[in-house]
Amino acid sequence: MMSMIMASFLSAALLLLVPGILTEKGYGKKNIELTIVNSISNAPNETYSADIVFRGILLGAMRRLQQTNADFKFTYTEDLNYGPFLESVNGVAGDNAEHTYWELLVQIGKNGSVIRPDVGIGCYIPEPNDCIILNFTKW
Ligand code: B12
Repeated sequence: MMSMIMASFLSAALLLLVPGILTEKGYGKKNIELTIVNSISNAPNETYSADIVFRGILLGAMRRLQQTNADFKFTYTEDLNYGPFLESVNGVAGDNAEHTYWELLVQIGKNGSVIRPDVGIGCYIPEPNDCIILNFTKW
């Protein structure tokens, strides 16, 4: 008898919890914006929309965008200590001799301030509505 009461109590608790877990902070895909800026050639900016999963890394969103949109291509190298280093975007590559590189910037929300994350594309976790800016520039 006691175990039957316990079992029905547990299943009732589960029924209450499961929808909560599934909807926790946006289960499923959200959207971020990705803007490509070339501060050296001043070529026109390009903007893409990319899917991001809950707490997913920027690199994941960039890979999915590359798979689904033929206009967006990027390459990266693997750094022993810090992971993926963004090397080129749409055929434009950073160059050590010319001191050029792709800088990662993020505009927080629409019309928000622009920050320069202290991690790269493999560690940065965008929030929905963030606008990721890949800025080709000099160091
Ligand atoms: C110089 C430097 C750069 C230069 C490197 C150019 C060059 N060829 O010298 C430039 C300006 C390109 C750079 C860029 C970035 N950097 Co930097 N950089 C440094 C710094 C000050 C020194 C690195 C160094 O010369 N070490 C000595 C040499 C002998 O060792 P090395 O292993 O060969 O160094 C290489 C790596 O460090 C690599 N590298 C440099 N930065 C980054 C960042 C990432 C994410 C990766 C994968 C590799 C990498 O480039 C170096 C030269 O090849 C360090 C801080 C420090 N004091 O260590 C930060 C540091 C490594 N960078 C950092 C960051 C965050 C970035 C950026 C993501 C910043 C941004 N928001 O755009 C970008 C990378 C964007 C991309 N394209 O992926 C962080 C990494 C932290 C982390 N856990 O991810 C550090 C630790 C500084 C910090 N904020 O704390 N960086």
